[in-house]
Amino acid sequence: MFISFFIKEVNMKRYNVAVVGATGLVGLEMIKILHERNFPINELVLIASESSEGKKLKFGEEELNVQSYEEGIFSEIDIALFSAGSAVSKKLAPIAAKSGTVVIDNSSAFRMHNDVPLVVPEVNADHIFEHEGIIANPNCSTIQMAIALNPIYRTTKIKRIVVSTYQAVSGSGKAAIEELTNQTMAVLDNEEIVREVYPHQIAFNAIPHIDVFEDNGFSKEEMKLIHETRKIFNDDSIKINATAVRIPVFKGHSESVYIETESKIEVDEIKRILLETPGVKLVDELKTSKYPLAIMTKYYDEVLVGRIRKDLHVKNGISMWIVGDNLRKGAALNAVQIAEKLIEKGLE
Ligand code: 3JN
Repeated sequence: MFISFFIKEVNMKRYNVAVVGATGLVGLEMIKILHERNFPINELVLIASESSEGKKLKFGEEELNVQSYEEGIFSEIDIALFSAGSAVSKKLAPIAAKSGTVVIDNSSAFRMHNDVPLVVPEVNADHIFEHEGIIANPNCSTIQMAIALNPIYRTTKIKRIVVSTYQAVSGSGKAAIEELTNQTMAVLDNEEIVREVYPHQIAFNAIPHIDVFEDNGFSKEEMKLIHETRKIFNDDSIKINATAVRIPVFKGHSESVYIETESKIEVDEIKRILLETPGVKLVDELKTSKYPLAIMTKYYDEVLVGRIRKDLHVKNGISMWIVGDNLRKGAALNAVQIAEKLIEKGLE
C-alpha cells in the first residue's frame, strides 16, 4: 500500500504554476491553498509588482522570492493564477495564454467574453474545457450565490432572484482592512476619521456602494452579480435584481437572497438537496439560533446556507441567507479548484 502510494506520487505529473499578484490578499490565499491541497507543483513562480520584488513568501516550509514581470516569464509556466486586478490581467493574461500557459483569472477583465469560460466548478465544471487559454473566476458574491442556488435551479428553474449583499472589507484589499481597523479605534477614541479607500466612513456604518456606479443607477458590483450569474447558469431569462452593500466586517460576505422558482418546491426538499450538495453546508436550526454567520467562514470552506423560508404571499417565493469566505471560495479556492479540474483531464 505504501509502495503503491509512493510510486503514484513519484509518477504523478507535476506542473509549473505561477501566481500573479502573489502579495495581495487573494494571492497569498492562493499560495496557501495550493500547499494545503497538495497541488502537484514542479515549480511555483510568484509574480507581483516591482515594488514587491525581492520579498520572500512562504510556501509550506519553503521560502520563495517574489519576482516582477519580465518578458518570457510565462514560457515554462503551465498554469497561471491571476489576482492582480483587471488592468494587469488585460495586459499580461493574453501574453501568458499566447505562450501556452492556461490562465485562471480572478479579475473581471475577461469574465463576460464569449470565448472565456466563467466557472464555479460545482456548477459548470464542463465549461472549463471550452477555454482558449483564459478561464475566468467569477466575482466573490456571484460564486457563493451560484453554488447555493445551483441544486435548486437543477430541480426547478429559478425565474427571478433578488439579492442584497453585506460584503466584508477584505474584498477591497489590505488597505481597507487597515481603514476599518483605524476608523474603529478613532471612533472609540473620539479622534478624527481618516478616509482613503471608501467614499464614506466604513466603521459603524453600511455603504450601499461597491465599485463604480453605471448609468442605469446600479453599481458595477451589482451588475457583475446579474451578468455573471446568467452566464454561469447559461440562462439569460433569469430576472435578477441586486443591491451590494459594504459593511464593517473583516471577512465573509453575507447575502439575503430571494428567489422565485418555476414550480413549487418545499423548504424541506430544498434542505434535503442542500445537505447532499458538495461545497454547501446547511446551517438552519432556528430553535438553537443556528444560521450562517460571517465569522463562521474562519472554520468552513463551504458556502453556508440557512434561514430558508417560504414567501407568505408570493407563489413559489423563497428567502434564504448565504454566507461565504470571500477570499477563499469567493476567489482563491475557486481558482485552485478550476486548476485541479484542468489537470484531472490533463492539460492540453
Ligand atoms: O468588493 C468586493 O467585495 C469584491 C471585489 C472585487 C473586485 C475588486 C476590484 C476589482 C473585482 C472583481 O473581482 O470583480 C475587481 C475587478 O476585477 O473588476
